[in-house]
Amino acid sequence: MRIDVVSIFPEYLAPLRLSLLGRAQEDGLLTLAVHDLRDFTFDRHRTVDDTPYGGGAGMVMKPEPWALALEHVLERQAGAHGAADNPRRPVLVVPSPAGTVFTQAMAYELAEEPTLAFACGRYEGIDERVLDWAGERFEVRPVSLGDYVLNGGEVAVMAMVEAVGRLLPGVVGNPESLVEESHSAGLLEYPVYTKPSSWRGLDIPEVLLSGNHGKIASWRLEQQLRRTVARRPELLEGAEAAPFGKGERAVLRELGYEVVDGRLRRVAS
Ligand code: JQB
Repeated sequence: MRIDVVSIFPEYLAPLRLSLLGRAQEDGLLTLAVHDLRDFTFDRHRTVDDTPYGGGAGMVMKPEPWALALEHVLERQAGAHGAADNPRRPVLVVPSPAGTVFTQAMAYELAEEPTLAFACGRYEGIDERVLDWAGERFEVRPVSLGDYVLNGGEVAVMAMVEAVGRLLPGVVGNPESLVEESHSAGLLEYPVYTKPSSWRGLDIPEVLLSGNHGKIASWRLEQQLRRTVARRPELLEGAEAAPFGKGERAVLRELGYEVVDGRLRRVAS
C-alpha cells in the first residue's frame, strides 16, 4: 500500500517511520510519503491560512495550496502498485471533529485500498470547497478520531495509519494475533499476565496455571463479557447472541442480559 499525507507539520508524522510500520516500509510492504503543504505556496510568507468569510474566531486554510498538493499526490499515486487496476477513485481521508467516527471496521476497509491519502487540517479547518473539488478526484471521507477536540489532523492520522498499517499482510509478525483480535471483535480484551506468577503479594488467576486450555478460553471469554458490561455496555446492547454458548449466556444473564430474537437485550433492573 502507498500512503500520502499532506500537512503543514510533516515532522509531526516522523514517528510513523519507527517500530512496526518502520519495518514495514523497509520491507516494501508500505510506502509512506509526507508532503509539506507550504511547498505548494508561492508567496514570500508561504501563506496557508486566511480569515473566515462570515466572521468568527480563528483562521481557515486557503484552498489553492490544497488543490496543488492533492494534484501532486494523485500524480505520485498513479504509479503505485495496484493503483492502475483500481476501478474506484483513490480514498482521501480528511480528519475532522465533524467526521464519521473511525472504527476497526473502517480500518479493515481502508486496508484493502492500494493507495490512501490523508489531508491534515489545522486552525479552524480547510475551506469546504477543497472537499467538493476533491470529491471529483477522490472518494472523500471526513473521519473523526473520536468525540474530543484536537488542534489538527496530524494526531488522528498517526492513529489511523497505525491502525490500517498493522492490518497489511506481513506487517504484524504473528498473524495469529490478528485472527484472535477479529475473533473477539465487539468485546473488550481479557486481562493478561506474565511472570512472576506472584508479584508484590498479587497472584495471577489460578486457572491460567491449570494447563486446561478449554477452561482458560472460557475464563477469558467471561472476563471479556464482565469488562464489556462494566466499561462499554453499549457494545453488547443489540449484539448477535450466536457466538455465545451455554456458559457465556449464563454469565450474561447474571450480568443482566437476556436473548431476544437472537440478540442481546439489557433486562430492566
Ligand atoms: C483543525 C482539527 C481535528 C482536524 C479528528 C478529532 O477543526 C477544528 N474545529 C474546531 C476546533 C478545532 C479544530 C482544529 N482542527 C483541523 C482538524 C481537529 C481534525 C479533530 C479530530 N480527526 N478532534 N479534532 N477527533
